[in-house]
Amino acid sequence: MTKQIFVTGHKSPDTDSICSSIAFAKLLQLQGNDAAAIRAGEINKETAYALDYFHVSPQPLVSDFYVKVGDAVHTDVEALKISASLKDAAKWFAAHASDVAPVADNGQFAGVIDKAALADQFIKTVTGEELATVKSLTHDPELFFQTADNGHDVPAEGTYAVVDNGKYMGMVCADCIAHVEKQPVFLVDHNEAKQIIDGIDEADIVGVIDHHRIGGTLSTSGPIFILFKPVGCTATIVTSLYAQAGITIPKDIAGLLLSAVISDTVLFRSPTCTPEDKETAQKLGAIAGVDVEAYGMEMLKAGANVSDLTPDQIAHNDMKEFSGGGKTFTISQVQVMDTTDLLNQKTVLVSALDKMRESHSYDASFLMITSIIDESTNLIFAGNMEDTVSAAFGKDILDKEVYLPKVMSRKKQIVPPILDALK
Ligand SMILES: [Mn+2]
Repeated sequence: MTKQIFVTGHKSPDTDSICSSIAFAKLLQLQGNDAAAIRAGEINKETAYALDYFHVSPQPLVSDFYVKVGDAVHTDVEALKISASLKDAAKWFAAHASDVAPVADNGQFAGVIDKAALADQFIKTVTGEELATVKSLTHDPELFFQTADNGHDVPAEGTYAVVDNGKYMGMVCADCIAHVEKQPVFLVDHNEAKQIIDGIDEADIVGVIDHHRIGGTLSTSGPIFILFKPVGCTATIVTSLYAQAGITIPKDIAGLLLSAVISDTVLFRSPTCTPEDKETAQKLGAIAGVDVEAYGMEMLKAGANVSDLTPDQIAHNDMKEFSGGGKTFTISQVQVMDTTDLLNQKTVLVSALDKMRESHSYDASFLMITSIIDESTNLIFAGNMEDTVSAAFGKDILDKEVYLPKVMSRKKQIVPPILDALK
């Protein structure tokens, strides 16, 4: 493998996805691998606080893994000059297995000439008719590609000119696309297809470290590294991998891993939190040189401030997509110190959820409004899933809302009962 390994968390990344991918990419680097963290979406406020606190820059955003025409273009295929002779053109076709030849004028793409049209000129040399020139035979191609185009749009047959800003770059074919070395991708903090960056089928999953349910859709072409553990946070698992490798955790990385544990366990309040998460956090806090409780509360507060978010942004906050029982639904979550303000805007939030639900044809879109202080959740939703929600939580649904005391975890307390009720 010669390509750099990308380490990524899920779409709508949370602090665990951002920080565990940075920390695990760092571990791979410290072990001599060529690896880099990437991210699948925008950084939320809580994560921004953590990155800023420990002076770490966010990793680059990657929106999809589709092979691009620019990755596969054969740049060694020279274009014919517009001033070239018919003999030059004949030589070009003799040297290349293509029915069209690209023509360039000072490096700028001028069009193509067809092998058949050139052959006609040789018939004319026999009949004595006047010959055309390369310039006069040059015409716009039926199809050509830009370097940024997706490789899977290149037809199975034929070769095509590739252009970048008008400049001729080379030729491409479907076979060229198929031979591009796949991007190795290491997934952390997720494994369900709907949460993975688009185009993963054109990349190569080389490993998964996660603490979620196995979503069932993961399949790989070869054997891969897999580490799943039912702990509160992927960062807890990543921390254990540093210990296993005998590598000291750098101070800033310890700070990020600590932030992830605090975030996922809501400062150890979530029922997903295990003794291992707590021990790990204390150990990380010592390396990072911060007071875990005090830092944790400040970080959670930074993320809990939703006063400047629009209803649309709140409806999309930390959104994850799920499928089960023939239904597809999303669950977003906001964690706040006080739910009053959000519950006062419930009508607006439900219509924002409904807009999102309708535009993606989801069966339902949920929003968990979770109180860090009360350790409870008001679950509101759009879509006709009253019966499912009622069966899931054994409660009556009042006006698209159900109050769930002692519920903070989407993964442990919301997703399983809903999926069970859909069975
Ligand atoms: Mn996580």
